Amino acid sequence: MPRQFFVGGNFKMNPASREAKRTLIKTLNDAALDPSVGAQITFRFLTVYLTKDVKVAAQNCYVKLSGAFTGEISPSQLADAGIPYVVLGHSERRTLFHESSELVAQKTRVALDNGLSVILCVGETLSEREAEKTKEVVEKQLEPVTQQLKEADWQKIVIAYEPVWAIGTGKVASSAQAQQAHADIRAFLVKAVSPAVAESTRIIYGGSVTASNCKELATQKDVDGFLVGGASLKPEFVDIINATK
Ligand code: G2H
Repeated sequence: MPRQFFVGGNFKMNPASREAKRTLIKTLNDAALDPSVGAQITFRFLTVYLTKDVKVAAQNCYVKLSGAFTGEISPSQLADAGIPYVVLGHSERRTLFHESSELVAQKTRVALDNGLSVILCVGETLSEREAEKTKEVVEKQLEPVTQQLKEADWQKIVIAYEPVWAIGTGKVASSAQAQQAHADIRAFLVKAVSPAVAESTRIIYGGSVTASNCKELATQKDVDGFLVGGASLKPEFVDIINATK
């Protein structure tokens, strides 16, 4: 079965005002979105404004289901609130909040166990790429997940390859660089999980995706969609969702 194209809008801690939020969602609600694309945006409170079949994702969750963990949210609370997806392991979480790959793997397991689907982010820094360590770094980030989740329902995991040097910098990976990294991730899944999981798992690209570069990236055979930051806050996000149209 062909992999369904998947486009996520990662709003991060944006937009700041309710008015800007309404305007942003109105753009999506009014747009003709390709119905064959799995589209999602990351901000739970936007559910109240959405009329389109665009799913809402949380940008993080904790490893515990309840307890004295001020400021955290549990996967079961997200599921109860009707949130179907959670983004885990984003480089901003790994860097600013010191999340290890082991913690990200634990979170992934608990999120899946509690009915959520996971958008799992991995990616190398510029110095790691320059040292030709991209494959090694990404495999190390994925290893704890594949070890803990060999038997999981991988239909519920989308891997987002997001090179850190491309995030919010305007320096998008070339389509060849993205294709190579995605193909390497798929080859890793063959060994670490199974050929069937490798074939069916969606691997999406994130890092300075815009309306002008998305079409070429989307032609690459292992690029199954996008995780979009800055451009998801603009009307061009509609063009990115419709990149394969
Ligand atoms: C990477 C990406 C969205 P941007 O964080 O996940 O952000 O598109 O702004 O580079």
